[in-house]
Amino acid sequence: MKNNVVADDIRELFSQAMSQMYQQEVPQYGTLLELVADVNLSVLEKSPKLHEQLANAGELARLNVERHGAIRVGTAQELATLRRIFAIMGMHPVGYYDLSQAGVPVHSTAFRPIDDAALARNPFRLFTSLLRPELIEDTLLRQQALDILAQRDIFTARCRELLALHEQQQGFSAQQAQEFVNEVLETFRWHSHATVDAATYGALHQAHRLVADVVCFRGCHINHLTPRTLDIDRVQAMMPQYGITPKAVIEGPPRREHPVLLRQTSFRALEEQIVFSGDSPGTHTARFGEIEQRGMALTPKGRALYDRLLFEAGSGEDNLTHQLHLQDVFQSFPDDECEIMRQQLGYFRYRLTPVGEGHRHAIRPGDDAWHLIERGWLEAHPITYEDFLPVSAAGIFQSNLGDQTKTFSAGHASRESFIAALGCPPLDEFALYQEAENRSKRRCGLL
Ligand code: OOG
Ligand code: NI
Repeated sequence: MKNNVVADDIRELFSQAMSQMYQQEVPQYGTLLELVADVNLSVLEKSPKLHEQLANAGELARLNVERHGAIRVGTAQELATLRRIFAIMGMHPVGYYDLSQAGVPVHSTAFRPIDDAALARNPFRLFTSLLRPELIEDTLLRQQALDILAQRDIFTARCRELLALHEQQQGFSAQQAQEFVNEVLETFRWHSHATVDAATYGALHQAHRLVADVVCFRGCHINHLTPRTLDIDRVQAMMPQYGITPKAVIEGPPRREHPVLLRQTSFRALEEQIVFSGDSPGTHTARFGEIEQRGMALTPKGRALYDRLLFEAGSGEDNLTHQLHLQDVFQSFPDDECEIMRQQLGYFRYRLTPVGEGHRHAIRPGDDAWHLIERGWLEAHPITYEDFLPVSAAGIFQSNLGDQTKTFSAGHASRESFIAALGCPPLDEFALYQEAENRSKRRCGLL
């Protein structure tokens, strides 16, 4: 039996299994998938140009399977084990997000595929947050949280065995891969039985709702799975017709001819029946729904401009007014691919046209890409943003926290401790996009 199942296949199996499980757990997620699929289909029908662009960029195939999810873990060991598990699926930690500034006592990374072929196949990503117990002010309660976390094992015994086996064999057979996916799924399953009594839950919830969510259960349940839409304004407007109430405001940049980064909206977390130890009934709100629209990845210069404009625009209460205001403020962000390229605000993937192929011998490293595009030898496709936005993430977290807008005085970023917990530094998103652009330039003879 050969142990040669590739990571991309395991990730594909895993993302399908997660999606199926979440559809069973949260039926509204299934409704959201239908809505997004309908909207995407009609957008593509109405815009043959977009259809062609997506097909050319190799993004049409991945659109229907594309999801991101989010999980929250309690300890360094849990995070480090997840890193090993996700590596088997070709998902690596990218970026560091400090959410403490937004009053949320976690810091995060995103596990995702990083090379072109893996992203084209299935870009499944998991936004993964680690609790920062040092931000629980009450020291007794903090210790209690740590003790509870120390007692749980969020991984099945078989999952651990298979993990060790993979590291030893350097691969899985088809049957082992399937078994591994089934076992990993258990870690992210919802448990309606809390591991603590109602009083302990209450005290942890009082410290922060997210503390209760991370500490009081046997696993780290997936808290949302997000499909990618081609028109988020349309989905937002249609959600009520499908019986779903969206959060008030779409997060991220305004609607544009050439979308950048990420726009997101969500529906509020559900209030779910749970049972505390001692069999007393209660409720817990953690799981919600979200959709996103992805655009072009920005260079550090483009990102700085985005951050400045977003800050300038501030936040709004009513979506329509906020979107109009955003459009106004974002006038100074060019909405034209040539201009974005000229000002080096975004990343592009370059490709020779058939005519360009015919003149390959005449292309020299260092030639001006723009010149070759004008001559019809070269085309440029924007590189899709594969990551997250901390301000948007904070907005999503907060829309689920109701009135609880606590901030932490000790909330400095703690990158070093996150790296120590993870077991390696997360990869730098800008470096990854730059490498992707450079690879394409090299293929064209431009580097
Ligand atoms: C994660 C929230 C962040 C996103 O899309 O920005 C997120 C969480 O609630 O655990 O998923
Ligand atoms: Ni999300």
